[in-house]
Formats: sequence, C-alpha cells, structure tokens
Amino acid sequence: MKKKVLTLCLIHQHPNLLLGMKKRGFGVGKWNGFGGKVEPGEEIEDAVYREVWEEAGVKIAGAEKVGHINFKFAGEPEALEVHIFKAGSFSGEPRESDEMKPQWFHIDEIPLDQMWSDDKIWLPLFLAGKKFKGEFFFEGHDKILEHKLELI
Ligand code: 8OG
Repeated sequence: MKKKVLTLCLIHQHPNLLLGMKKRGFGVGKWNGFGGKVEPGEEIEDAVYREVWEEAGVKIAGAEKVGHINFKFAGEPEALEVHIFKAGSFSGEPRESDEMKPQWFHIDEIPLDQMWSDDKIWLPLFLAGKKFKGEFFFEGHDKILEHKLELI
C-alpha cells in the first residue's frame, strides 16, 4: 500500500493547547495541530519546524516526538503515516495563515467534537505526557471502523 508521511505538531503550554482551524484541504473545518506532508529528501523534524512556521507563524524552540499513527481509509489506496510531536516554547506571535487560524484552548475546553474523531482517543495520552503508537481504519472521514493504540 502506498503511504504518505505527514507531521502533526501540537503546541502545549500547560494548561493551554494551541490549535488551528483548518481553512482548506484535508481536514477543512476541523481544529488540529500544525503539520503536513514531509517533502522528498526532507528530515521529518525539519518538516515539523517548517509546517509550524508556515501555518502558525511561530518558531518552535524544539519538538519532541510523542506518537506515530497510521491511518487507512476504506476504498482509498493510500495510507497516511502521521508523526506526532509536542512543542512547548516558541518565539513570535501565532498569526493566521492561508491554511490555519490559530487559537489557544484551555485543556478542559478542547473542541473535540470539531476535531478528527481519533483525536479524542489519543489526545488524553498526549496531554498526560505519554508516548503512543497506533492505527486507525476509517470509513469516510468521520467513522472509525477499527483502531489499535498502545503506549510505547
Ligand atoms: O498537508 P495536509 O494539510 O494535507 O496535512 C494534513 C494534516 O492533518 C497533517 O498535519 C496530519 C494531520 N492529520 C491527518 N489525519 C489526522 C487525524 O486523524 N487527526 C489529527 N489530529 N490530525 C490528522 O492527516
């Protein structure tokens, strides 16, 4: 199966999480972390910094890899391999880009019903400082048919 390698970086400054409203493309209308496709020849960590800069307008000081999730979609030939990172400090002020509108959320008020449906399964692990890996099999973009998630 063909796969596409993507990054996803969530900026967590306890008790707040910076999310962006996706304005176009895959996941439009959902709140999410910042990220996207790793370019050919690009290191995954370089893609994390680049995507956060492009989408949120801030420079993260560092990013820790916390998770790895593979997504498959019924009837779709390409799988997504998403590398999930956590960042704390950054420089600059989050600003809206063509792709995302950033907003801080208190961790008790995360808009889970306007996020990818798998997020409510793994985000509690992320917020608890755990590391995890998993697989999700979707029908369409909302319904999870099967999933596995484990701590690493
Ligand atoms: O470049 P593009 O905008 O298509 O990248 C998609 C982004 O969405 C990328 O950061 C990876 C992320 N992403 C998925 N699936 C899921 C998901 O199920 N949950 C979350 N939170 N993010 C996802 O591709």
